Amino acid sequence: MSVSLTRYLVEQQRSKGHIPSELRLLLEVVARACKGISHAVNKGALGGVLGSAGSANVQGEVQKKLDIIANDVLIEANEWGGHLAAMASEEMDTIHAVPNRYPQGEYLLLFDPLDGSSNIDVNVSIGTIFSVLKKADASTMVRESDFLQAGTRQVAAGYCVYGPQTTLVLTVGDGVAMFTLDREQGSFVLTQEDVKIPEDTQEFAINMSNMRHWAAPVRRYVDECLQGKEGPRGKDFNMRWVASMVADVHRILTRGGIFLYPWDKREPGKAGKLRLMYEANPMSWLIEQAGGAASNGSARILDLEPAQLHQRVSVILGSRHEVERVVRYHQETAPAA
Ligand code: AHM
Ligand code: MG
Repeated sequence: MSVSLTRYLVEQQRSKGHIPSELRLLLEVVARACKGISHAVNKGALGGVLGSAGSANVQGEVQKKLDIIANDVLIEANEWGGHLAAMASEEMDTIHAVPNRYPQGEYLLLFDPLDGSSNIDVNVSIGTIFSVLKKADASTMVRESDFLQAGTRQVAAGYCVYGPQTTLVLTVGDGVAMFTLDREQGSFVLTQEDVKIPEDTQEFAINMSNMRHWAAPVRRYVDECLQGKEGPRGKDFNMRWVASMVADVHRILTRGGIFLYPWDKREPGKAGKLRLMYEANPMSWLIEQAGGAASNGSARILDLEPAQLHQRVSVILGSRHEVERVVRYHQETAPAA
């Protein structure tokens, strides 16, 4: 018997009581929006969705047409349901409060509407990442500061990867479940429950072209992996880098591995490339829920108190023992660094 996302959420709500009906509605609406985005992605050149939009986002990155389409799909799907107070996105400078003509709910939705934008035009996997928080004070007008909550406060998080299959991956704090889009039925079907990442791995993911810019602990870690059987690790390592965080994290949730997008010397004032609130936090929670670990080198990512909506962070996540090793290398070199 196949279990749809709706049924899964209803059963979770009934048996464990940790998905209030408003949150269930929110997650179903996000999933529906992801179906729409998946459809647009699939059409590619036929839908006229490839190429640049000729604009830049708040972080100065060139926006692709699909970045904007995906952002609009998520906003339009979510603003009228009454479950949200506001949304925030990689593609919007500030928050998008639910317009006055609709009822306001207590949830806050954050997303990277289309992660891995550089892969859109070359037909490589991309995805949507999302994180759900609750507004601390339901009685006040929603403000950007309401979003500035640590990752430990997330009530749901997930991503949808648009690859050979479209797969939605979700946590509400009780393990990780995966749903595959059945295009004939038009619904997400549960295909894996209680996802677990092996604690050890022989596969790492990092953009090696930045090697000369890395800090010493990251260099040491990757150097040792590269030395393989003859080096201190005593085993050979494989390397993968899709350049879509969703696809790299999906591989790690499926077969283990470690992903690093560390701070580097190119822009020393920036904590890293990836954004804390709608990339690192949801992915870190999923990874932890699957038994892995996520750190910025000195602290657990989920414990970081955000100061800005679009704040960046150094990311090291995946198989627990490997992440712990990289953190240890940071501690060992900390005084000199
Ligand atoms: P994006 O949100 O603008 O697509 O940027 C984030 C992406 C991640 O998905 C990926 O891990 C990284 O950027 C790839 O960076 P690089 O181009 O340095 O390989
Ligand atoms: Mg992104």
